[in-house]
Parts: sequence; C-alpha cells; structure tokens
Amino acid sequence: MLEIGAPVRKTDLSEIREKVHASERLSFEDGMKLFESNDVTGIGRLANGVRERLHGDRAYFSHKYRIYPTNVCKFRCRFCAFRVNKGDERAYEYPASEMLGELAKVDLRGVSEFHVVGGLHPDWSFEDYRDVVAKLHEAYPDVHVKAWTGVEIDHFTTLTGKSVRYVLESLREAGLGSLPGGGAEIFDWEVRRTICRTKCTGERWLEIHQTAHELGMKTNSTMLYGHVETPESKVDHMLRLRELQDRTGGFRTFIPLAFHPDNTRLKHLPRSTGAEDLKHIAIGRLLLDNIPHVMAYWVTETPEVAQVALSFGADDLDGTLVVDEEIIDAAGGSHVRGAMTKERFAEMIREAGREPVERDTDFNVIQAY
Ligand code: V47
Repeated sequence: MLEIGAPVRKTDLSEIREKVHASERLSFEDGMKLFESNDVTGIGRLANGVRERLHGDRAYFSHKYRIYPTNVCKFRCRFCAFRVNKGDERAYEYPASEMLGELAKVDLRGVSEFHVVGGLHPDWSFEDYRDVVAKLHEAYPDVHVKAWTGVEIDHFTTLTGKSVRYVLESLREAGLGSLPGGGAEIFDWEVRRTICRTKCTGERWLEIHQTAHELGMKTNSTMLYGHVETPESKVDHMLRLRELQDRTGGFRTFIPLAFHPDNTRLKHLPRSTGAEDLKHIAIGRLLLDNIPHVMAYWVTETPEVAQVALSFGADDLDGTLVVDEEIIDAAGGSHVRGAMTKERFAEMIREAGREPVERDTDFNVIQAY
C-alpha cells in the first residue's frame, strides 16, 4: 500500500547535471544514481536537453508492415505470451510460399519496411527462414527487409553448423537489409537464466550484432524491463551496448521495452507505471551517448506515455501498424488493436509539441509534416 508521507528519494543529480551539460560520459555509478532517484522530471529534463541537442524538435516515425510468419516456438521464455507449441490450436505458420498470397490482400502503398518477427519453429530449416527474406525482397525490392533477431541468427548457426558471418552473408544475399533489436532482453546471466534460459547468451547476442556491424549492416538494440531485473543489470546492459557501439557505430537506435505480464509465466508481476517507462527512456538517452536515436515504443508504453516520452529523451515512435501487433496484444496490451495511421501519428506528435517526420529504416527523411 502507498505510504502517505513516505520520503521521495530526490537524489542529488547536480554532478550528473554538470557532466551532461559538458557532454561528458556518464559512469556505471551515475547510471545507478539515476535509477535510485525518484526525480523523474529532473532526469527527464536532462535527457530532453540531450534529445534536443541531437534532434531539435524532430520526432520520427515510420510506415512499416510487420510480418509474423509463425507463432510456433521451441523456446519457452517466461515473459512471452505469443509463443505456442507445435500442434496447439492457436498455432499458425505462413511459410514463404503462402506469405506473398496473404500480402497481396493488403494495402502496402507507402510502406518502407517489412519488420519480420517469428518463433523458432522446430521443423523449419534455415532455407525456410531465408526464403521468407528472399521472397519479400523479390516481390518488393524497394521495401527494406528487417528480419530475424540475434536469437534467430544464433539458431540458424545451429541449424547449418556454419558461422554467424556465413549466416548473415547468406541472408544479405537473399535481401536482408538489417537486424531488429529484439532478443536482447537483459544481458546479465542471472536475470537471463530466470526469464529465458534457453535463448542465446547476452555475449552471443552482442557478438552477432558486432558481426553484422562489421559486415556493414546496421542493427537496433532493445532492453526488456519491468520483470525480475535489477538496476545493476540494466546499467550493465546499457553500458555493454555503449561499449560495442564505441567499437562499431552500427546501432541505429535503442528501444526500452516495457514488460506486459498478462498470459505470461510472470503474470503475477505488476505492469510498469508511466513514470517508470519515462525514467527508462530518459536514462537510456543519458547513458547511451553514442547511439543516435531512442525510441518510445508506443506499443509497449501506450500512445499517451509515448507522447510524453518525446520530452523525456525519445525522438522516435517506431511505426504505424498496418496489421495488429501480436506479441504485446497476446500479453494484455489491448491498445495495440487496430491500425495506427500516418495521420494519427503525425497528429499525436504535433500534440506533443514536436515536428512529425516520416523516416525510412535508416532514418532518411521520407516526409516532414
Ligand atoms: O525480444 C516479448 C519483447 C521483443 C513481451 O528493432 C515483450 O525496430 C513486453 O524487439 N511484454 C520483440 N515485451 C520486439 C522487438 C522490437 C519492437 C519494436 C521495434 C524493434 C526494432 C524491435 O518483444 C522481444 C521481447 O523483448 N517481448 N514478450 C511482453 N510480454
């Protein structure tokens, strides 16, 4: 129960403020101080300063189409409500051969990106997954294909017995443009083994993104929070991303993902609050001084919190949904149902006092509103 009159932990942020104003890098200890502080508006103001220094009033969004070729997954991550076993009555699969027929029914005009998200189907070969990329690229050569997280790439190395480099080069030949940021969750093994012990390790995820960057491929990064993680594990997670970015410069964006507990094996946990969501965005902007963009993923955070996040460090709202989002919908995020149009996005951004800019996957401007 909320204790009325409990002290608010307004940690003294003056040292951090001075560093941020001098564009000095924040340390692990600074990150911990930020997480310990309840001064959400103070942290937000600092992050907003960085955001405006980098992007002025611009707030980006993209018009993309999400593809979920299957919800069958051999892993049983405790935070996931999307995956099902093979044979389950909710199981579906759209291999490449059926996918194009389904896409032909959809209005894809103006879509600049396919974002492909899927499970690890026990019967699918690497060729089946590669074929999804190849067929999309053949049929829609002007649309960027962002497909398969580091976790799937790791799975493909097991399926083929080949290296990460081989798998990525093979997918690139088929038309892969870049990797999404999923599967990172929390790198720290103590957390990872509790929430997703069969997934590749944090070290392996980072190695896969490093290899992609070395091949000249850009990728995204994420962090799933609001479950069993600790502040230490989140600061560690972000600093590991920052360290890789120092070496490669290959991350386009950082996306904090708020955990949705419904229908998961962690359903006893409460959903993070708006203040917590804003704090994660702001701390991400402050610690990740070398990643150009920070996304407020409206699908996990709700459109309302995402609007405020545009003044708490975020400069990007991800994209429209031509089809329903499935992962967060399965975990209780009913606000994601129904399409979010470009016009609604632009209006949402304007209401938040920012200038809407439609972008492509690489943040090239498609249209400024
Ligand atoms: O890795 C799964 C997360 C991720 C839940 O790169 C959940 O542009 C909350 O990575 N509650 C997949 N989150 C989505 C993802 C993503 C999203 C938007 C843009 C990009 C990009 C990537 O979704 C998973 C996991 O961290 N997730 N279940 C859940 N119940």
